Amino acid sequence: TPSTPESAAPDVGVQLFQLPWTSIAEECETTLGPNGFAWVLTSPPNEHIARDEWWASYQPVSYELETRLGTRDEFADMVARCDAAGVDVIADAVINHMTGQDAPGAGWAGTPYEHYEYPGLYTAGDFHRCGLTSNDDIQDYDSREQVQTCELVNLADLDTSSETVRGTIVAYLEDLLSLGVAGFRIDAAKHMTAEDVEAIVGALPEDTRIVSEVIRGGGEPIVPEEYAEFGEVFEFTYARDLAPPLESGVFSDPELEGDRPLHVPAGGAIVFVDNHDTERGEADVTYRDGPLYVIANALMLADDYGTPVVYSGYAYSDRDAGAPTDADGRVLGASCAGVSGPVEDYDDGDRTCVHAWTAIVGMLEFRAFAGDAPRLAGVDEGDAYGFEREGRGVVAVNVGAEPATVTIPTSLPAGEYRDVITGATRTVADGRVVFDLEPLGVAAIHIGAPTAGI
Ligand code: LAG
Ligand code: CA
Repeated sequence: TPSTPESAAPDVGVQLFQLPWTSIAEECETTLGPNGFAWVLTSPPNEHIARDEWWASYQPVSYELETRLGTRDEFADMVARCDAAGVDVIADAVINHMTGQDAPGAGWAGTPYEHYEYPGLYTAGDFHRCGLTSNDDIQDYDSREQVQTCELVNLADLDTSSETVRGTIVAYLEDLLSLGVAGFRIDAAKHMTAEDVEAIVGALPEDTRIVSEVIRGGGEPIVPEEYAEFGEVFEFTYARDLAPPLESGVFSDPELEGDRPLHVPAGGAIVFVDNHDTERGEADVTYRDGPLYVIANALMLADDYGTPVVYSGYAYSDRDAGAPTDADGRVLGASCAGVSGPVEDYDDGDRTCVHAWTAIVGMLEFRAFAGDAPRLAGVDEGDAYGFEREGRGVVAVNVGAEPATVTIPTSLPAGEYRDVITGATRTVADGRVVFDLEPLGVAAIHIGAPTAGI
C-alpha cells in the first residue's frame, strides 16, 4: 500500500450566488469546511436598490451592510462561523458605480438617493460624466477611456481617481475587513483603471485577498494582466476553452509547460466553469446540462492551472428573476444537505447546490492529493479523455451518450483504488489504468485512496 502523502493546502472556492448570510454560515459548517473548500464568495453585502431582480445587488445605494440577503449582524456572524469552519469569506465589492436608476428612490434599508446623489456619501462631483457618448453610456469597448469613465448600463460611474472617492471606498472595505472578511472580488474592475484599483486596494492591509473581475475581450485594449500586478484575476479564457471539447468529444491538451497562451500566469488566475453572468450569457455548459456540467467541473478541479471557484446558484427561466423571497422581500434561506448531484428538472428558484454534489466533493479530495504535481499529456479515445497528475491521481471523462473506455498510462503504484466519483474500484496494473465509463461519466483515482496493492 502506497504511503499517504500530505494533502495540499485547500485552495478551491465557491460562489454562493444570492444565498442569505445565515444559510452561508450553515453551509460553511456542514458542507464547505468538512469538504475542504477554502473560501466562499458572497453576493454584495451593502445596501442596494429596492427591486426584485437579483441584479439589484449590483446597484449600491449606501455602504450600510443591510441587504435582502441579511443584516450586518448576520453578515458578521457568518464570517465568524465560516472562519471557525476553516472557510475564508470573500465579499463582492461593487465600487465602480452606484445606482442606474434615473428616478430618485430609497434603498433596501430606507436610505434615500438620486442617480448622482447619495446623502452623506457621494455628491454629483464624485461621478464621472464622461461626455464621450450621447447618453454617457459605454458604447465602444475598444476605447479605454469610454470603458473606464463612461457608464456601464447607466450605472452612475464613480470618479475613482478622486482621493475623496477612494477614501470613501477604502473606509467601506475596511469596515468589511473589521468583520473578518479575507478579501474582495472587485466587481467591474475593467471599468476602473488598474491604477485606481491598485491605489484603493493598496490602502488595505497587505494580506487582503483581491480578485479583480476583468472580462477578457478579444482585441480590447484593457486586459486582465494589468490587474494581475496587484492581486488575482478571473481568467475568462479558461471557461471558454472548456466547453467546445465537451460538445465535440475532441480533446486536446492545453499548453503543459510554462504559461498558457491567452491566460494570465497560473499563480494569479481564478478559473471557473461559469458564474452568475456567464450562466446568463456566454457559458455553453451550465447547471442545465447536468452530467456534462459535472464533467466540466471535474476537469477544472483536476487541472494544474489556476485556483478554481465552483459556482452554486439557483435555477431560473427568466434571467432577471431573483432568488425566492418571503413576503417582505428577504431572500429565503436554503440548505444543501442531502443534495448529491444535478437533477433533470429544476423548478425556478431551486438551489443547484453544486458545492454539495458527490462528484465535486470527490474532486476536491482528488485535488488535495494531486497537490502541485504537474498535469501530464492526456489520452483522447473516442468520446473519452483523461490525464494524470504525475504520480498522484488520474481523471477520466466520457462526453458521449454511449459507454466508453479509455486507457491511461500512469506512474501510480499498481493496486486497487477507490474511484472518488462513483465509489467503484479501479485497478492500476502494468503501468496503466483502464477506465470503463458510463455515458457522460467521470472517474478519478488518487494516491490517497488505495484499497489494495497487487
Ligand atoms: C458586473 N461585473 O462587472 C456584475 O458581475 C454584473 O452582474 C452586473 O450586471 C454588472 N457588472 C454591474 O455591476 C448586472 C446585470 C445587469 C444590471 C446590472 C445593474 O447583469 O442586467 O443592469 O447588474 O443592476 C440592470 C438592467 C439594465 C439597466 C441597469 C441600470 O439590466 O438594463 O440599465 O440595471 O438600472
Ligand atoms: Ca468607471
